Amino acid sequence: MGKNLNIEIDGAIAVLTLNRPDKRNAMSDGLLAEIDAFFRTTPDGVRVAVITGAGGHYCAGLDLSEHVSRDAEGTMHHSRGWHEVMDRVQGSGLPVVSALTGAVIGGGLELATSTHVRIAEPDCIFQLPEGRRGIFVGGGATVRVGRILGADRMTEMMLTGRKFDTEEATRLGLAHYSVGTGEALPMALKIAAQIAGNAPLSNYMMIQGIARIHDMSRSDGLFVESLCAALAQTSPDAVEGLAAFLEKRAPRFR
Ligand code: 1HE
Repeated sequence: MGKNLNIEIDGAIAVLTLNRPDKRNAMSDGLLAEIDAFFRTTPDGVRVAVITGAGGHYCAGLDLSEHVSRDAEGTMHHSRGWHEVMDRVQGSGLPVVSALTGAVIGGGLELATSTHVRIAEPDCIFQLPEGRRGIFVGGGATVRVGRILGADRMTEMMLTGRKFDTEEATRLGLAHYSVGTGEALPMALKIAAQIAGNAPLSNYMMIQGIARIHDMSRSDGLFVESLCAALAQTSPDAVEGLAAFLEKRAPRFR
């Protein structure tokens, strides 16, 4: 267990709890480093990660008390460091499910949109308040939030600093599921278990392939889709998955 991140592993599922409740789980350099360390060397046997926050908030974004002391060069390196960590969260090979409560603000939204499944309780606040703080996003929001909302709506969200509630955020795609109070983590664990039951290579292709293909031209994307299909469909798990379907039983993947 790290100082800022609580990690609990139960079988195939690791639950990572951002653990700075006094600061509404604001992302300090230390917390970012602990998230990075987990996704760099994901423990053997873990197939899916769940990220949540202690104390009723997911993450209140960049720790503003640390930010004040950075100059331009330091801020550039810091932002590039965030990009590296958020890329690792998205692309370590582990599917990641977020259980969202309270603040999903600034860098908190950048973290959430680096994860693959987002489940939100009714009290969530989705906001990019950087304009109000005299700063700009730096943890990947222009790319990840921008692709979910589109440049037009993200610009409006930042200009106005408006807060989206869970219903609106779900409608817009910032969250995928809207659930009742106290239900996000249980549902995240349930969905994580389902995902852990998929063939690992299929999960890997979903995580690695789909976002990349989105960045490609149509013809490159279609070609890479065929490569992913060729690898997945000739794997031992495909033999097992298809046999299980025909024999009307649950598959037993690697
Ligand atoms: C913090 C932070 C933080 C809280 N950095 N200390 N993020 C923001 O601009 C969001 C700023 N925070 C808030 O809007 C509110 O704190 C909340 C809506 C999240 C929660 O409100 P509340 O009333 O429950 O708590 P609070 O009293 O505002 O905050 C409790 C403590 O957490 C308080 O410290 P204390 O010492 O006075 O007890 C706050 O200062 C502290 N705290 N949020 C540092 N973010 C890669 S670039 C990304 C750029 C960004 O993320 S910008 C958006 C930053």
